[in-house]
Amino acid sequence: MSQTIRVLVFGTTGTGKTSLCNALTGENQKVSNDALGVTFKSYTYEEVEISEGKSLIITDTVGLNESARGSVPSRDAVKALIKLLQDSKEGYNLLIQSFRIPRITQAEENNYEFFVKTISGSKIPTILVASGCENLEPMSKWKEENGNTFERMGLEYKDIICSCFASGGRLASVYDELRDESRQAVIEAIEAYATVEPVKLYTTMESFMILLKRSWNWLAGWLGVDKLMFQLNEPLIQLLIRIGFSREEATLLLGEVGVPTSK
Ligand SMILES: Nc1nc2c(ncn2[C@@H]2O[C@H](COP(=O)(O)OP(=O)(O)O)[C@@H](O)[C@H]2O)c(=O)[nH]1
Ligand SMILES: [Mg+2]
Repeated sequence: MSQTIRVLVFGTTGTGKTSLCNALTGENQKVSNDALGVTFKSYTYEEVEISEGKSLIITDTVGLNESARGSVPSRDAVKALIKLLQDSKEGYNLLIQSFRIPRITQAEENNYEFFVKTISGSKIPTILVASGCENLEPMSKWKEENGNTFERMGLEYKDIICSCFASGGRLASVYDELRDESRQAVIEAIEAYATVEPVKLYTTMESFMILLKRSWNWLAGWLGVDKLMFQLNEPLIQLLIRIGFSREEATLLLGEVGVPTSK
């Protein structure tokens, strides 16, 4: 019997999330050469086989980065959040946080808090993929020297994979080799740490609402729009109207919410 492993990739913009997803799937989604990924969107790749009897469905996100803080309209953020949660309805077997060496910033902590703790309720194993290790020999040197910094910050990872997912340019042939090696290492880690069954984030409409409220309230705090947080017992539609959707738009948005298929 074959197993489908569902993985969510998150982390600061520009750390190599899309490059990683492209390398794992063979798809060619656009990588960003600038740091303008302000539209907090998610994208789920086509299912691909990663080894005998195992296939992968990977979801890429834009992630929280400081430059987006003042510039994402609440309407867009809510829409993107609802879409992300809908895309997540079958749950995940593993989370991957993407990070670019060398600097560990507040953004790493924020992304961890939002995706690992708030959205996933700390129920899903997480690994860290550190990109930009092309100048280290071996690439894993970074982990040996810096890996415990995360632990001290309270960020827990099953493993840290030091990698390079760059492509093109004058170093193309070097990158190709390092990318193959990194892809193999990430696939091995996915197989080692993914749960047997996907962990669902919600199972009923009611638990969806609770999750949406919890994650929106966190996000509203991060975006600095505290006045748009859910109030106790406030119906979702009321909040959406407060954020600026018309009643029709709000109804349409909520109508798209599905609950997980039971298994
Ligand atoms: N030097 C180097 N560049 C990388 C690496 N991984 C990705 N990049 C480059 O970093 C830029 C941003 O990558 P992207 O995958 O779009 O990051 P995302 O915003 O997290 O999805 C692109 O120009 C990539 O080619 C890496 O391991 N090393
Ligand atoms: Mg990207």
